[in-house]
Parts: sequence; C-alpha cells; structure tokens
Amino acid sequence: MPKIKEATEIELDLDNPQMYKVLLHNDDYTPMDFVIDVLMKIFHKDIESANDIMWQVHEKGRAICGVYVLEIAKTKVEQVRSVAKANGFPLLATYEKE
Ligand code: TYC
Repeated sequence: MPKIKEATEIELDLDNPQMYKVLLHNDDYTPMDFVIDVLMKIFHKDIESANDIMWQVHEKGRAICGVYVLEIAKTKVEQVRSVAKANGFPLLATYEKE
C-alpha cells in the first residue's frame, strides 16, 4: 500500500475508531434494584439515568447502556456476566457495532 494512503488510514482509525453499543436485555428474574446497581457501578450512570434505563429495558426488552471502543465494550459485557453469575441472576449484556 502506498505510504501516504497507509498513513491516512491509520490516522482515520485513530481519530474515528469503530464504536460499539453495549445493550442490557430484559429477563423475568433479575431484581430491578440489582440492574440499577449494575448501571451505576459498571456503566457509571447516576441514579436517575440508571432508573430510566432499567425501566426502558423492562418495558421494551433492551436498551443501550453506553457506547465504547471494542475492548471496553467487551470488558463491560464480561463484568455484567461475572456479577450476574456471582449473584445467580440471568442478566445479559451484549455489544454490537454502532
Ligand atoms: N424484568 C425484571 C423484573 O421485573 C427487571 C429487569 C430490568 C431485568 C432490566 C433485567 O436488564 C434488565 N424484575
């Protein structure tokens, strides 16, 4: 690849990385307070937006909790999986391209 094109593409990647939405999914078993706690601790939401997002998931089936670069999105999903498993709840987070 010509050096100039390569440099331009690298610059574009650094300036404009692909972003990923992290979604929480509804289920019938995870307590609402637990979901609010996850949103505050893992996604750094304040109490009001954590409450709003939790209700959006409960009513619509899923909602976006945040948008991150790939490695951070993967880490958030893994943190939710780990804390849900440790507490015996089926709470699920996934990520997808923005
Ligand atoms: N539906 C759950 C309940 O009624 C609450 C809930 C909200 C669960 C959001 C998961 O991602 C979720 N206890």
